[in-house]
Order: sequence, then structure tokens, then C-alpha cells
Amino acid sequence: MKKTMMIAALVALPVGLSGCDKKPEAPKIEAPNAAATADAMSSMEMAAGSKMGKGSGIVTAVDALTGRITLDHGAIPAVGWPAMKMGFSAKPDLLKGIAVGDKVDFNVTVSGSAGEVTAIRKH
Ligand SMILES: [Cu+2]
Repeated sequence: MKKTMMIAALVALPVGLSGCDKKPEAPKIEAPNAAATADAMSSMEMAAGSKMGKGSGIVTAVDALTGRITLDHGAIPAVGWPAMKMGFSAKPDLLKGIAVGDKVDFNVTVSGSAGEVTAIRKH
């Protein structure tokens, strides 16, 4: 019976940690340790609070009405991210004039595994 409860707890953990499309592979750990089972990126960010970084990439989707943008971005060492394609939130005003296919530089604030673009400019 105890085993079943442990498995249920492990299955419930990844909920809410899905900000990025690609994540580094987390090593498999046998003990049901919550910190160890979260992926490395998210657990580090949660411990440290929000972080800021600068990146560059290509816009693959943008919705200025809802304030969402998807970027295929290069590595952002300041926040511990490898290159990846992922969605960000952004203030709708920031996204006016930004179109799919634009090459952009951007600032990002990361808390947990969610990122918000706080500044963006076309190359
Ligand atoms: Cu990312």
C-alpha cells in the first residue's frame, strides 16, 4: 500500500513544470525525493527565485492580443538554458510590430520554468 502512495506522489510532481519544450534529461533517482525528481532547470530556478537573462532567436509564433510569443532561441547562460524553442508570455504592447520569422534580441525574466519577455527588438 505504501508503494502505491509513493508512485502517486511521483506522478503528481511534474504538473506545472512544463514551461519549456525541451528539458535536460534528469537522472533517474530511486528515492522519492521531490527535489531530485524535478528537472534540474526548474528546481534550480525555484530555489533561486526569478532570474533575468538576454537571448536572441527567431520568432516562430506571436499573438499580440493574448501576449504570447514562441521563440526558437539560442542558449541563455544567465538563466541556465540551452538553446530551445519555447513559448513566453509578454506584455501585448511589446509584441506590436513583431512577426513570425523576425530575428530578435530579447530580455527574459524566468521564475520556475516560465519565462516572460520583458524587452524585444528586431535585428
Ligand atoms: Cu527556454
